Amino acid sequence: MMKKLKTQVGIIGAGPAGLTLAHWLRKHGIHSIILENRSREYVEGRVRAGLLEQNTVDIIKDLGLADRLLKEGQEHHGVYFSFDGQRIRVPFGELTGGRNITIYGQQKVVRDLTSAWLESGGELYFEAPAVGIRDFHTDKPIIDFEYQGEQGIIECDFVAACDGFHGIGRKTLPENSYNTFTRTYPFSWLGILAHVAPSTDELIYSYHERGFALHSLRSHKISRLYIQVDNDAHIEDWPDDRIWDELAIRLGTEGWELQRGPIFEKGITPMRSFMIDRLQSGRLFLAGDAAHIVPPTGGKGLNLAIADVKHLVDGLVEFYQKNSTLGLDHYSEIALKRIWRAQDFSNFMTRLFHKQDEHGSFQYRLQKAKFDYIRMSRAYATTIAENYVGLGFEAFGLTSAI
Ligand code: RFL
Ligand code: PHB
Repeated sequence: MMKKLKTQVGIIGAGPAGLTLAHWLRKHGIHSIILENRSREYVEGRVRAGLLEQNTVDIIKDLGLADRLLKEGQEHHGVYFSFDGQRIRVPFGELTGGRNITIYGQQKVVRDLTSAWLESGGELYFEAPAVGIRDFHTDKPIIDFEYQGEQGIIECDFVAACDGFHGIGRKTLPENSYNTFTRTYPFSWLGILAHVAPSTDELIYSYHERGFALHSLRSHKISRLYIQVDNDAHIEDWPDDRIWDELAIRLGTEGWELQRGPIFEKGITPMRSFMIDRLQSGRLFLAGDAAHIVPPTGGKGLNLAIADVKHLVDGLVEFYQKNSTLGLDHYSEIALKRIWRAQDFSNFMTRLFHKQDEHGSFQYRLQKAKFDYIRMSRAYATTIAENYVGLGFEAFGLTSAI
């Protein structure tokens, strides 16, 4: 039998964007239903981001969903940058008047938001792929989906495609309604999770002539680390010892030692920048990775997804409370300002720390000149700091919907 559902906002995707949107809309009395292609175990186990900007933490707090985040998340006030074995600290808290980042795994965010949604009676269908979005140029769009071997439809007022880079939202936008911008990089990240106490109190981003390395963390007992590898690298060619050896060399500074431990997660991620310049067609709206990808060097992807959602909520609340489409009509324009800012910063961080050309080349010397400039100029360090912790909504001339 055909499953027929009805809601105000039909949300595709139960990642950070879709879940935050659902909770936030509910706070304003707006009903939504979430469809998720994968199983709950898969989505909650997917290892990805870990760096939450101040804005993101504030939003999760304001939604009343930050109990575990506040207990287990680690607030950082600075970050280490290392170049050719020389390490400096950028005290971003001090440079930005007290704005900070929090380290808390994306899976935990997803787990917290999912259980809060389900426990409070929210509708979320797992293993329920959306297979079509239609009639979004009318005021009654429809999402076609599959669930337990049956076909279903959701009749809604709006469709929010929070369905990630490979979702159907972007593919459904009319071909000529937007422009695409893509940049691929000639390297990837090999990331690990290991059962070992972090060898650092704050993140270390490092340029080394053998390539980039990043020491991040998840808890007092779990470390998260990455190294730059070639795009054709295979995980089988990277046994644990080889990874640790490479990390120790690339992150090394005098008098500092990298602690090793059992690796329990390993994966390779290609690096890309991807943008479209219109996130809406009729009543279909895109948010998060569905609309843009940034290379992970700036730690921006998840935070951008949540920022998009803020603007979408603002527009939807205005529609339901004031019967005005003004905010929704300007959604793309408003969201794109921050997205381009983050694209620029992520590209900057990627080019600053990765080996792109011969060690000693012109490109290398530009990288080194930038690193030296961070050390000598508080002004330069401050622009990096304010981008790293994330600019407040007021910087873009906006106030919060909460
Ligand atoms: P997601 O998380 O991809 O969620 C989309 C969801 O949609 C589902 N879906 C569908 N559901 C129903 N029907 C369909 N047809 C569907 N098609 C897809 C998918 O199964 C999925 O559950 O997108 P969202 O919500 O936009 O969130 C974006 C973030 O996940 C992403 O930007 C970050 O993980 C990026 N990222 C980082 N971001 C940060 O802010 N800080 C970081 O430190 C950071 N580090 C990273 C990262 C991403 C990485 N990888 C692996 C790409 C580090 C790495 C290594
Ligand atoms: C992470 O902890 O996974 C992480 C942190 C900072 C980044 C990217 C990833 O820039």
